[in-house]
Amino acid sequence: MTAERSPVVRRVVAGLVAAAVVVPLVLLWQTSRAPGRFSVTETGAFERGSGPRTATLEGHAGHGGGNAATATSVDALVAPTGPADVALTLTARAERVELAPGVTTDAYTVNGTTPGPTVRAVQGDLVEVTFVNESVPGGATLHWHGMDVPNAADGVAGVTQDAVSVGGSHTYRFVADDAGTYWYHSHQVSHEQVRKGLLGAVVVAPADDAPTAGGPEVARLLDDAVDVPALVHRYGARRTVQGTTGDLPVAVPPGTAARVRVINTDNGVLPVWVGGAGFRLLAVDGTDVHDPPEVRDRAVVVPAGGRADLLVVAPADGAAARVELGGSSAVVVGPDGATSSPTRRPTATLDLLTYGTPAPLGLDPAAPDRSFDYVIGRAPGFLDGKPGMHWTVNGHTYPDVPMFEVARGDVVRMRIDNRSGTPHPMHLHGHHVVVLSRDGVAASGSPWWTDSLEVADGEVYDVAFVADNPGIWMDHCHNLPHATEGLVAHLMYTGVTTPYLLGHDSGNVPE
Ligand SMILES: [Cu+2]
Repeated sequence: MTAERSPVVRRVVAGLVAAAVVVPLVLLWQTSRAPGRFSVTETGAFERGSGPRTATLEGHAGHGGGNAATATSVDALVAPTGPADVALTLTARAERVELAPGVTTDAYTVNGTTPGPTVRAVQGDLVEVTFVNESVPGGATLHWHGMDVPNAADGVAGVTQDAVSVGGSHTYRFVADDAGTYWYHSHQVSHEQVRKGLLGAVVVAPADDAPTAGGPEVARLLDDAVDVPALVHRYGARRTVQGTTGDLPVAVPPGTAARVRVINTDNGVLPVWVGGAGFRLLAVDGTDVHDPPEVRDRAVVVPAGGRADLLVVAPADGAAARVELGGSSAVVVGPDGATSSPTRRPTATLDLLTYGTPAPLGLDPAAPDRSFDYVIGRAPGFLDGKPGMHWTVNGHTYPDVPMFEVARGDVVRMRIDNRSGTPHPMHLHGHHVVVLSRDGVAASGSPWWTDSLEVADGEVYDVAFVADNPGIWMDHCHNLPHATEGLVAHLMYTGVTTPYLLGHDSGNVPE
């Protein structure tokens, strides 16, 4: 009897074991699928951090950002009314462009070129940009990377606006509060639209009376300096500077300086170094470095999305200095016709943790109102129904990634801890963070304010910022395919809501 039943029992047991494996997997698969339409404030895993301010939120409903009576829509977080100082229209198109004689590619252009026109303003200007999508399929937006614009102008499809469909338009208004180097790019299907060139530079000149953080010698050099935007972008395997392959000559007399505004629009780091002269790193991500010393034979590693302004003086002997951009392009600074040859990348790297001299931060990181962890990992599981190894933020996969909740005025500390096996350039919208330490070593140079911070695998950065720009802000990896794979979180101010939706059926795909 027993001998006859045992195969049945074995089959039943095998079936139960299989079910015990399969049923949870099916459930995991099912629950991982993102809804067709959802609000970013409904799916996020709310975190209030630790610190004195978290107590004031007890009893607050969390999801949805507060009750309707006190809620503020992202649409209400706008620039002041009044006439614009700088007004322009930027029109996006899908078209074929010529990268070099006989070399063409499918691209997205802005006003007929890629990169699009450089948007120029003076600190304090009210800027108004009318964005028109003439022919970019699937919709497009403009995000003002590194500019702490009002939330309504942040350009994130599904969070601060709907993607602008073909034939539509959208107006962005913001005050250019901070002088510096920035860029604009689409934040709809950004991993594709940025790669195909829907982008351009932004240069905000200092107000006439603004002091320079560089000291008197730098101020003197800047008086006659030539201003050179150097937006670096790869179209396929071809690296370009301001849309041109090869070297970009900048004609200046010997002894005259150029301010080269390097903008890295690609997904990986861009090493920059100078051959034939020393240089000063004047600014990082739009913020002046305090007392930048002249250095030689050091590479500056610019993270994806980051900017580095280099002050380079043309050599007195009439030769040219070369600002090498990754090794395949250069900005050549010297008299007309001066020759130069490519130089090798120096082995040493300029460390921003120690470069320049300290200055007041304007916040007290020792007494934060709130502290958060941003732990980047990688784990097996399902992401929107797809099995694989997926990025995690504090153990969650997209769209259940953290929604870091703050209140206006909070001094916020965040510990970015990368345990994922891969470097990530982390980009917080709407704010600049100051680096406090790396791997427990305190910053000792100029305040290192950044919006695009390269965090290598195994590194831990402590950063701080003041929550002074209400809204709902992406805080994500700017290696854009990683963002597509879910390496995204958000910073949200208590009481802010959004009427916009994400998801397959919403038409909004910010990454
Ligand atoms: Cu990444």
